[in-house]
This record gives sequence, C-alpha cells and structure tokens, in this order.
Amino acid sequence: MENQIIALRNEIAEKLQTVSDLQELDGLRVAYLGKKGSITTLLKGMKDLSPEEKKSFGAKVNELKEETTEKIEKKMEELKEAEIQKELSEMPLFDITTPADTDRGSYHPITLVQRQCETIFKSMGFAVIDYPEIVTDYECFEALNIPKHHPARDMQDTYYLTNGQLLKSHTSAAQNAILKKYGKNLKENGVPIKAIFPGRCFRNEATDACHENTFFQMEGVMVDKDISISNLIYFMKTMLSEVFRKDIKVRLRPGFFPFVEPGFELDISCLICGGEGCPSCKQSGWLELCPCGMIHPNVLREGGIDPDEYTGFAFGLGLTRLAMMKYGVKDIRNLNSGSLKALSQFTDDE
Ligand code: FA5
Repeated sequence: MENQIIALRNEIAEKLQTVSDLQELDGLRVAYLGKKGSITTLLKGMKDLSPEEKKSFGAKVNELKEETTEKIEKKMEELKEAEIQKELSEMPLFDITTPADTDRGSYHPITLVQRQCETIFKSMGFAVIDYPEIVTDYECFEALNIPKHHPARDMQDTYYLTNGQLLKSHTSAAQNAILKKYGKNLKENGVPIKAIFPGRCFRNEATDACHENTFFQMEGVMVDKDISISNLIYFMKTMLSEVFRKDIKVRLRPGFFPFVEPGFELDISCLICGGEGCPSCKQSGWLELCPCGMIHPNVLREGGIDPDEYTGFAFGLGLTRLAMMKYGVKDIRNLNSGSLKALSQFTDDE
C-alpha cells in the first residue's frame, strides 16, 4: 500500500508538469480527488485494514490528498496568470501618453451661415422646414405660375430624372406644399404662415467664380392679412444686419419672377472688392443675393389661399453666395472643392 502512495505521488507530479490549460487541470483534479478519483478510492479501501494500519496509512493518504490539493491550486494560479499574460500580449499596443487627435474637422462655411440664418429667423417666429431635393415639375414650376413652355423656364435649367422628376432648381419648389400645409391654420385660426426652408439646389449651367451647378438657397415666406413690401424690407434688413454685424450697402431693383408681383432683386455691394469690380461679382461691384417680392395671386390661389383676403412675401436667399461674402471666399467653387485646408479655416464666430 505504501508503494501505491509513492507511485500515485510520482504520477501526479509528472502529470502536473505537463498540464497546459485549466480544463485539463480540472480533469486531473477529478481523476485524483473526485468521488471516484484514485486518492478517494485509496481512502475508501482502508475499511479492511487493522486499526493501526488504518492510522498510519490513513495519515499518509490524507497527507497525499492535502499535498495534491495544494499543488493543483498552485498550478491553477499559474495557468490563470499565463492566460492573462497571453491575452495581454495579443492585445494591440497603444501609448496612453500619445496626445489626443486634434484634427477633428469643422463645419462647412455654408452650414455655419445656414445655422446663423436659421437662428435669426427662428427668433422672429419663423419655422424651419426641410424639403426634398427631388421634386416634380408641378412643384418646381407649374405651381409657381410657370406653365410648360413658359420662357422663364430657360433661366433655371436643371437635371431631369427618367421618371420625369427633377433636381430642384430653387427652394421656391417648396412654396406650394408649405402654403397648403400651413394655410389651414391661417384660415381656421388666423395664425400667419412664417417659414424658411433652406436647401440644396441644382442648375445645369456653366460655372464661374459666382455660379455653381450645386448651391444652397434659403427660401422664406410670410402670409397673413395686410402683409406688404414694408414687412419684406424689414425682415431682409434685419437678416443682413444680423449676419454681417456691420453696415453693408444693399440695393433693391425691379426683378422678374413669375411667382412674385412686384418682384425685386436685392443685391449686396461686393465685399471681396469693396464694390470696385472683380471676378467674384462679375466686375459689377454688386452681387445678386436675395431676390424677393410679393407672392403672386396665382401662386396663393394654387396653394389654397384666397389672394383677396391674404397677401404675402417670399424671398430666395443665395446661401452659398452669402457664405462667400461673409467669409471672403473669392471663388464659389472653393466651397464645393472638398479641400479641408480651404474649408477648415472658417469657424463659428457667434
Ligand atoms: C430664384 O431662384 C428664385 N426662386 C428666388 C425667389 C424666391 C424670387 C422667392 C422671388 C421670390 P435666382 O435664380 O435669381 O432666383 O436665384 C436666387 C439666388 O440664388 C441668387 O440671387 C443667387 O444668390 C443664388 N444663385 C442662383 N444661381 C446660383 C448659382 N448657379 N450658383 C450660386 N448661387 C446661385
């Protein structure tokens, strides 16, 4: 029996040396210390021994049991530590002392002026409305008093889809839907329609320093009883003085748009050349910024609003040109260039 203990001790020592993972180790624990394990079986076999033999043999088996338990626990700690070290060695290395990446990007200058204009108009009670870029011929032209084959269509050639829809050439394309949607509240509850709707516009035309084929406008409409040109001029002046925060020269001249009557062109003295004339303003010293006018009775009628009862104004602010003037960008094409070097120099100074 003594020999059995010696043989078992050697066997356990040998196996513990080669065991390589926790699962295998648990298998060993069960094989030696489990209910049917070799050491447990030795203890059970003592029942046939004499009391003296039981005493000396029992002590030795118990010694082996304790020794084996301790060894297994020690081995378990070693294997756990080895597993942690293995996981750590496989983790990607990073240096926590490396300075944070400060190249975080920046808002596009057009986004900055758009947000600024939204804040200004919201503070004056205007709702900000989003509208799709793909619209129908009806929304873009017909509802705006521009029937098919009307010569005014020549001023706004755009990109047509095979299903007959088109990329909107101006934000005025949302006017009809907005008049219809908010007209109900105007007629039933007397709440004036006051909304701005910024958006991307597309034109199939040659580009130059102040023309892009993709640019942003921000439309605005106000409809109520007794709205006049004075209201229009007030809102235009407030918007410009808030955006530029300095005196700028503007001029209002007659302009033709089939959806307004009377219609105006609101020009701003070119801030790139100070009005001297340069490529950014086509050498004229003035930049067309915000055409506007009193909404044509046909357009109100098409939007479900009675022009004998209500009047309103509309404007179409050239947001991309506004960004040019505000940030001194000489060529509009730089704004669509995707050049981070060019674009990241502009910040929100508000
Ligand atoms: C219009 O688009 C009218 N829908 C504006 C309007 C709205 C008039 C409501 C009356 C009432 P126009 O084509 O002029 O008009 O464009 C308006 C503004 O958008 C221009 O003054 C200019 O600032 C800007 N814009 C027009 N075409 C371009 C272009 N190709 N590139 C950059 N900006 C442009």
